[in-house]
Amino acid sequence: MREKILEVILDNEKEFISGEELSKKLGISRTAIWKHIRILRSQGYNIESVNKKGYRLVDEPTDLLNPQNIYRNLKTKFIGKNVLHFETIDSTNDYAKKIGNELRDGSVIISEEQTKGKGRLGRVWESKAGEGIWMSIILKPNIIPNKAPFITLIAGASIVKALNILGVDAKIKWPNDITINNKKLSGILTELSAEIERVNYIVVGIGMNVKDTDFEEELKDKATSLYKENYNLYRVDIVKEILCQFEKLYLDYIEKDDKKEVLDICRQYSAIINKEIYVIKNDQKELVDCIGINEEGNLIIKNKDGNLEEIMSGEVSIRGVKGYV
Ligand code: BT5
Repeated sequence: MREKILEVILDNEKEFISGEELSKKLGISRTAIWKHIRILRSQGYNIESVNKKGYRLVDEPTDLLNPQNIYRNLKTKFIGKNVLHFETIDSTNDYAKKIGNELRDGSVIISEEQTKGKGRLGRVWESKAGEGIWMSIILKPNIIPNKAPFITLIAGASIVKALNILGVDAKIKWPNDITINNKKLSGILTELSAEIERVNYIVVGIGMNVKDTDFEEELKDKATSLYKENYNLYRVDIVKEILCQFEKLYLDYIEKDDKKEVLDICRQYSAIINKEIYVIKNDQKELVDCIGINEEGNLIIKNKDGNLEEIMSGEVSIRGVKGYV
């Protein structure tokens, strides 16, 4: 019911809507409406109430990542049409994996805070309350498991594209980082539930620092947030733009096996192509030239003997010569 009240108020933009009208529209008493309005206010919605006029929203909707805010004007067919929002959770990816079977294709799990946010290979992902976007998208494509790793690149391409559309000068550090000014803004963790021949579901986890000002000691030199880079954006606008870009690129891949736009974006916004980089695998660090990304989405590098090599995303890490990139 609260969601319905909010929807009507949001749709009414800056105009007043009377308690009576709301009560008729929704079939509940004016006192009940007042109770819901009080709760909505406590959730951060700045709703004004004026005697004889009714209710209206004073500011733009606040930056909560709740379903109503995400559904509003979301231009997708199925991605993000079912959103589960938490105040706190251990890890949105872990939760998505637990209940993936029960949720429909394109469902999104999003939380204000994660207490056990994960990176790849069991690394920790710092996810403070209200400071970023910590979300997982559940996908149920009819593909064989070895087609799944490309979905990390689709996610990367959609994040970097969405941020650039919103005016952010973001780059992609193949295969799973988004950077600004050579620091890590966002990371992707793709996990799979599959049989040998068939994918049950895929969980695409996306973490992005939006409002953080203080990172833990270990991250200070390599991590950044939109706020630290002087971008003041609503998290909810970023989420919607990412979901929209993601759906388009994902459907191209799943329905038409078309990778072109993803590859174009990964190349155009690359943070590492034509640079010297370190490729790190099992504690082995090799300095190479980064040449490009091939049609499979693999990285092409030239080692110091002049030989070209193809690197699959798997478990490698890439570092810049001077620092993180
Ligand atoms: C990643 O791993 O970059 C994947 C991060 C995915 C996080 C999302 S949040 C929603 C969903 N639920 C989860 O539990 N996870 C996903 P990797 O490439 O392994 O990078 C991890 C490394 O990044 C860590 O070892 C740190 O050095 C660094 N790091 C940790 N927290 C960070 C942060 N908030 N911002 C930037 N760097 C961070």
